[in-house]
Amino acid sequence: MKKALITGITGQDGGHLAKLLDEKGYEIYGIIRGQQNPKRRDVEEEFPYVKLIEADLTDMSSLVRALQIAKPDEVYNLGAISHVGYSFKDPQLTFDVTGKGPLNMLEAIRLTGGEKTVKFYQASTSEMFGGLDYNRPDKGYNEDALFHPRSPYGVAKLYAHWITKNYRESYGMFAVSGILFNHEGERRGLEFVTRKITNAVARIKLGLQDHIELGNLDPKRDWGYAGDYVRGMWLMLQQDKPDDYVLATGETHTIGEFLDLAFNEIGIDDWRPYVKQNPAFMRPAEVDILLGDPTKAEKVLGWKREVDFPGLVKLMVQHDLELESRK
Ligand code: NAP
Ligand code: F7E
Repeated sequence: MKKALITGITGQDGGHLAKLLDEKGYEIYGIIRGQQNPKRRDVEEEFPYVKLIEADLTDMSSLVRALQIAKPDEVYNLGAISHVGYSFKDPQLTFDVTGKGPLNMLEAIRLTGGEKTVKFYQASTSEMFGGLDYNRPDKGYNEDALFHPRSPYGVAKLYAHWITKNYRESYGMFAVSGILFNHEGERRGLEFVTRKITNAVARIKLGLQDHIELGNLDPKRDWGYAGDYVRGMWLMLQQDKPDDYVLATGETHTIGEFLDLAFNEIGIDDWRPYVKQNPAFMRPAEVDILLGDPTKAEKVLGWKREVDFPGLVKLMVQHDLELESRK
């Protein structure tokens, strides 16, 4: 039985990955932070098979302890301050967790003698590209594209990306980065634009609220389904050789298009009367467009996304209608 240690077990991807690894017969350990983490009970209820270990990415000694307890074959580092807007408000904490956290984990793996035995996955991101230097407009960013991060989050992730590569090259570690474009779904946090929209749409339908306040509606994103993307993470760690891969859909859509589909789902053709713009949700620097090219992952890993854009919006709205009508 293989053993996996997941950081970010309380997050969106942590939940999808726990389910996948359980189906594959793994023994699963999850790192949970804080004295009274409010999400602990949810994880214990939904994933009773996950063994929780208290630790924090900013505290290397706690990671050493977690590795000594779990003795994992695979470490999935999904923990991060992951909200781009928030990273402008707390840039230093973002660096400590999102940038230096992965270094702490890599060092902890080395210190516990795992550099030749433990496989390490780093959750890299399309935010490292930043939407500028966009020189492949038809095909999108691939693994060789230029990086130009536009937020403290993107910059921190870029450090983590390069330190992961550096540990692979310096110590021969099986350390890989998945450069994942936006992936969403029923587990997405309510602070991200897709879930904020689908949850508001459900509540508007049920008469629980009458409008939604959003920031910049012009950006375009390559939105996929998180359940498809965690399969890609796992595949990256099953290869003979460590390498980095882009996971994306190869399509990009505006927030307006997301709103069209989400409101159509509840029978509303024109969302404009229900959406107000609020500058509080705008960012000091924006990533205008993201489009990914997953050709390498498709060829080498045999990865393919299964949920398309309309299917993603539909599943999120339907989930939120059910959730909100139960409250
Ligand atoms: P998420 O839902 O925001 O989850 C973030 C997780 O990080 C939470 O479990 C959180 O725990 C944990 N965390 C925060 N600070 C921590 C600390 N100091 N020590 C240990 N854990 C800490 O993120 P996600 O959407 O699942 O994304 C997973 C990873 O992929 C993240 O690294 C994200 O940056 C990256 N990524 C995401 C996407 C996407 O579209 N979803 C795309 C590319 C890359 P608490 O519950 O205790 O706060
Ligand atoms: O914003 C705009 C916002 O916060 C998407 C993270 O998982 O994916 C995610 O980062 C777009 C941006 O995701 C609101 O300005 C408008 O242009 O849903 P988001 P993100 O910034 O793309 C990447 C790949 C990650 O790695 C990150 O961890 O939507 N937008 N109005 C808004 N965004 C939010 N959150 N809220 C609004 O009201």
